[in-house]
Amino acid sequence: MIRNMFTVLSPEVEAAKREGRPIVALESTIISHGMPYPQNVETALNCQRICRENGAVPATCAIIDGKLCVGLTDEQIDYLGREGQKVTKASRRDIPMLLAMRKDGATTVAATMIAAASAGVRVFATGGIGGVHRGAETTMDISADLEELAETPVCVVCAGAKSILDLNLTMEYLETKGVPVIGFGTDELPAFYTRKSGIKVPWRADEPAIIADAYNISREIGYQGGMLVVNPIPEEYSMDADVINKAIDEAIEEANQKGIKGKETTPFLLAKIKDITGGSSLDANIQLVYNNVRLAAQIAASM
Ligand code: PSU
Ligand code: MN
Repeated sequence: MIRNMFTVLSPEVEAAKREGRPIVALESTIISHGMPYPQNVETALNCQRICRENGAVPATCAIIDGKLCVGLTDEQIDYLGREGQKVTKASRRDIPMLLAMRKDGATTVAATMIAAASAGVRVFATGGIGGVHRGAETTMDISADLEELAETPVCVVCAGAKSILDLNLTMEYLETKGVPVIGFGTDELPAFYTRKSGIKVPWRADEPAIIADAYNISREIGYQGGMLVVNPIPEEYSMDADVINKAIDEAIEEANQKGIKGKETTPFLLAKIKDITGGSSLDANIQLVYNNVRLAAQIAASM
């Protein structure tokens, strides 16, 4: 734990820490940039409820008024959801200036890991992580999320990576960085909207407890980095692979034509895919996040 003057725990998270109860971190870029209002706020509040129902205290993270907040009020969540893309999408590189300038920022996976670790929170649930983008051979667009997984000791539960990314290169990068990637109940990397990608994951776990053990052991033997749990979307909510892949290709084509670059890329693609699929990608996205929150709460309870 790196307690400092800038990390602020909500009273609920503070109490859970004191009493040694399980805590699950949640990110806020997914609220401001990942989903439209009002579904974003609804989903964020439901995530907190599902977390509590599964015996863990939710710690939604964001930068508010120059503080690295671990645990938000419902009003703060509503604010991030209403402001949407007007809030700064904050990754690792953005945190020092946002804190110095007393600004707000919605934290990405990388930044949420930093916030969580600074408060000693070990488990974090989200939808999808950033990764190596298609065409990264020339653009070098590789999300800071991957580097963070190599450096910061948080166990991140996601639904795999979307094929807006190059999934093979994303897995290669994680391998190079030595990040443990664990399929929950699967030998395959899930592709976010669908359960399969055809790409093998190095490890499989069928019980949350073994993941908790592996995490604790990694800390015990001096690992600095985190780990990545990939949890397939429940069968009943998974999308038709052809439909979603066609939508993704179309969205990428449009992003290229419009010259969308850098941190705008992921939010642009997510919104486009939602439009093309008539909203069904958003429904799937919401359900897979809930599924990840449940698993993360179980892992946190086992720690
Ligand atoms: N993937 C999603 N929804 C999201 C994101 C990714 O399905 O909201 C967000 C996460 O916050 C993630 C960030 O950390 O996008 C990655 O952005 P970038 O590729 O710019 O690092
Ligand atoms: Mn990028």
